[in-house]
Amino acid sequence: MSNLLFDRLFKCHEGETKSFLIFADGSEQSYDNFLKKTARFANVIQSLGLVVGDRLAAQIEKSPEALALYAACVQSGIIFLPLNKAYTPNEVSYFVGDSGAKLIVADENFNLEDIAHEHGALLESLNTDGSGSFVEYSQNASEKFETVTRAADDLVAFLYTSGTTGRSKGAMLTHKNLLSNAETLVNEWEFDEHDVLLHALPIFHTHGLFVATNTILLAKGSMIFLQDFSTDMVIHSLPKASTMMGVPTFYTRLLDDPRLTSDLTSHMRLFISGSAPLLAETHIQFESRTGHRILERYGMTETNMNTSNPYHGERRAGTVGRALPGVDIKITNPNTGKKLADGEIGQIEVRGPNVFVGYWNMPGKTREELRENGFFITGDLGLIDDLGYLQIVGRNKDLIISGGYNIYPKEIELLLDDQPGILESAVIGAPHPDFGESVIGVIVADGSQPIDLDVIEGALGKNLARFKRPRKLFVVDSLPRNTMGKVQKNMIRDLFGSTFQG
Ligand code: MCA
Ligand code: AMP
Repeated sequence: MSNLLFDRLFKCHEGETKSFLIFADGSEQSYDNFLKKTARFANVIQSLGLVVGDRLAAQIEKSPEALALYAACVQSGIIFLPLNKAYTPNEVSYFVGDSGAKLIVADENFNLEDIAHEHGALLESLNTDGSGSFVEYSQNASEKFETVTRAADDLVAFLYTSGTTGRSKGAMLTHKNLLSNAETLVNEWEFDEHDVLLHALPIFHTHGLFVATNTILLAKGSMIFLQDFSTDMVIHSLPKASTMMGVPTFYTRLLDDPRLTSDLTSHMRLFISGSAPLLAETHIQFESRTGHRILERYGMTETNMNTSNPYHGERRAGTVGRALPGVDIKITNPNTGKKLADGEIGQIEVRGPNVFVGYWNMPGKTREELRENGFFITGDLGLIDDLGYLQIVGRNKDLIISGGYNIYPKEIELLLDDQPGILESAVIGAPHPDFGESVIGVIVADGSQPIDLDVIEGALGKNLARFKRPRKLFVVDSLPRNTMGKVQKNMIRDLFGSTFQG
């Protein structure tokens, strides 16, 4: 009986007394203890009536229990659906309804009782302090669990990614997707059992869960497991770590602190950046302060990691490196789909064992973005340079990336357009020194009543996670359009992007 991902990432650690997790207060959790907790959680999941292929939605704080819940889903053949803790109940309702999740495991503070009731899902609690009904059941559960058989093409997780239509899509990921990527990253970035990864990312996205955690599990290393990114905590922990993965905001915040020096980072062998563009300027400044050249890589929820700058060899600032082994990258003409020559700008397409198998319940969307020949149309625009490195030069999709979180303007525009007194709206990303981009909205009144910004803010607050909400709303007479009637977001960005300082 085998379970591809569980056997390779988790089972191999049974009886291992080495530390898997190291916490801010210096306490540690061994691999063996982690696996015992995982088995107890898997027993609870099974006793609640979930069967292979059912979905479990989790909206919980970052904790060892949250990781064990992921591992328990893998062990019991349940599809894991992690959700950003910033999502409002209204957002969670969509994910639970769309996925048909049978069980929600959530922090009590998130008040999901009505959502669970509405969708006929079970709700159990798992709180930051380790309390909650789910944990209570697990205390009496066995530390042994018969691992459920799962093969390469079986589904293991759904990660929701917003869409340009405003409707989030559940990217279906398989055991092969996750394992092949972890294997590639361990090899390419030379992770081994001596590595201690400084983990300050959230664990409800690909970056913190699959790229960081799976890589360490496979390499049999350890993680300094911080609750979230705090400059103080990261600076305090760096001397005990060997590697760190982060979004560009981590690096700009560290650069703002005079304690970041080559001495502080002398124990480190590798800094990795991804999820959003790392400015060449940040790359250069980081090297001159620490002597380390940040390794930038490129990935997506649907594809895991696609390209990486080399561990050995030139790490080119402003590029995301070459295709990872086993991954094909091509640049195509967005209109014809024909391959373009190196140096020409076009849409980036990706194929490989890392690429997901489709969007849950959305065969039409899947066909639009995932070609029959296996290439996935990323929506990013780029070119291959003279050394074969990929440069991302823009996006063919209307997307804002703020502090590494993706925000789709359409979702916000649809809500704004529904508010009293608003005729239409446009949402754009304005340059932001900390988050890279920040959300601002431009609205046009329909003249029926005065626009009440407080009412609008209230409605947005009910329906949108804080990080998606516009930092500023501007009221204008009309939106700039081209002769085809299409809203010119570039013009709005020029007009309002630079005036916004928040
Ligand atoms: C928090 N806030 C944000 C963001 N984060 N606003 C815009 N963008 C953000 N990313 C808001 C909060 O709502 C709050 O608003 C205020 O900022 C301060 O909140 P706080 O929690 O203190 O913020 P922080 O701790 O400073 O967090 C910033 C952060 C964090 C460290 C950059 O957002 C982060 O860890 N981002 C990483 C995201 C990530 O892992 N992405 C990977 C996606 P207010 O004060 O008004 O209430 S996976 C992916 O993209 C692909 C696969 C890939 O390639 O990796
Ligand atoms: P997500 O949907 O959260 O998985 O985000 C994927 C998107 O993040 C990609 O399509 C890119 O637009 C962006 N992205 C990820 N890594 C990088 C990077 N290193 N440089 C620029 N953009 C990136």
